[in-house]
Amino acid sequence: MNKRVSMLFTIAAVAVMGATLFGSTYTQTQIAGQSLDSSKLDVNVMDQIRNMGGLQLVMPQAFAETDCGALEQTGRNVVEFNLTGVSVELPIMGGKTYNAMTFSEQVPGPTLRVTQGDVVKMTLTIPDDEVTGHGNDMHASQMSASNFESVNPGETSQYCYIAESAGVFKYHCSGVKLIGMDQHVLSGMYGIAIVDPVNGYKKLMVEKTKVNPAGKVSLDRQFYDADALEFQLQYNQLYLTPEGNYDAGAMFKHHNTATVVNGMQFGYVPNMAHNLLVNGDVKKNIFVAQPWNGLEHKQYQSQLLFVENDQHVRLFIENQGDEPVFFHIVGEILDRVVQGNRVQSAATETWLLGGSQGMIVDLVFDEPGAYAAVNHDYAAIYTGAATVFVAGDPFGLNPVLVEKGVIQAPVASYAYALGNPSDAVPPMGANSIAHPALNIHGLMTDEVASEMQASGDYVALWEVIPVVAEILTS
Ligand SMILES: [Cu+2]
Repeated sequence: MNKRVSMLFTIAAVAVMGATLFGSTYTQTQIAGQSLDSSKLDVNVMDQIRNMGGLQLVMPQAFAETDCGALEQTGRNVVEFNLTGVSVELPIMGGKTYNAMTFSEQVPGPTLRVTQGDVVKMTLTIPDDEVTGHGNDMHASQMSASNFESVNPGETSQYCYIAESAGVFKYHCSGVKLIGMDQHVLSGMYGIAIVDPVNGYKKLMVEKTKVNPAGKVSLDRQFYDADALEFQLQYNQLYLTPEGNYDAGAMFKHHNTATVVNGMQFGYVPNMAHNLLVNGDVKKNIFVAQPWNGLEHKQYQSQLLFVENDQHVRLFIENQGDEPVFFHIVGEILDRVVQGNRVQSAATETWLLGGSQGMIVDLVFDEPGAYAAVNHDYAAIYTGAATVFVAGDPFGLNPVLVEKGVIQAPVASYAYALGNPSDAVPPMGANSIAHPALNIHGLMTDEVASEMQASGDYVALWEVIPVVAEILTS
């Protein structure tokens, strides 16, 4: 095994506007997931807003302080968050591309991670050659996007706020003075801010049972340290014409063309390396749908999410879309659900997230196995919302990997041999357990992927897989 491979393996306010514009029926249909009859919609209202030059702020004094100079002098930690608004072409399942709008050439945009009480200094830059202006609305702030307005091509603008509330919060483009906001967001201009509690996360209690020699069953509570292995999952839909353009008509009818998790349909399912390890053949698929299975997909090639058994896992989840997310993990129970830094539920099977709603799920995978995290809406599952976690060593690969020299000794999860996908892993926080290795993965341009590769912090799996295949078949 050559040195390089060895090294790689050992490192191994907007919703209100919608309701106002379209009446309460709009909100109702969001929850029910039903179609809106767009023929009954007064489309003139959109024209009128456009003719007015967008929705202008008429009472600026009503909004919170956003003066960066003043907030930077408060003695608080200041975190800079720099975004670029760029339109790019990105791939979709089936070999086509679509006209995406992005923050910093990736979908979702970069994740901001701060601690409760920090000052966030958000700067949005729009390049000269960008086709449209863009805005930014961070739900972790308590100011209106209309206060920030929008940024024209060739311009930069910023605002500051104190991240006062802990949790997971959406951020998104607010269009050009709210015009085209639906198009910009549903074409890719969204992301999350994670605001860690100032006192850190709480340890996790998992309630089990035990039986004593007399046959009496009693509770056996198990506690896990606050430190956890973390992932981020953002749910959304694509509404596209056959040419890959945004289809507003389809959006108003809630007729989405794809369900995406972190921007991709079926982005976290097995690939050819997993086929080889489990089935002995790169072409023998081990999962029903493997649309991103070839090396030619590079950063888009699907990957799995690897965790250890009996390990505290923390998931940051956000519903970025127009449809409800019924979050469920096949074969697991969600040990704890936290929203707004308050426990909402424990030992629950499924938790519902409406549009622009986030949560933190804490859980422990008890048994070795492959577990699919889904939006338990059958239409969503079959159009892309199936994400596979693999816990422990369910395929009994440790002896093979050790024998072939891929790893030195048996490992607690395949992440020690194969790493985890970069786009599913948020930046480190105070209670984060570091992943053994991170691979370049996600809906990002080749330029972003190249920069990540040049940084030396990530593994380019498409370069490693052929070497692994050679080792395993030798
Ligand atoms: Cu935009």
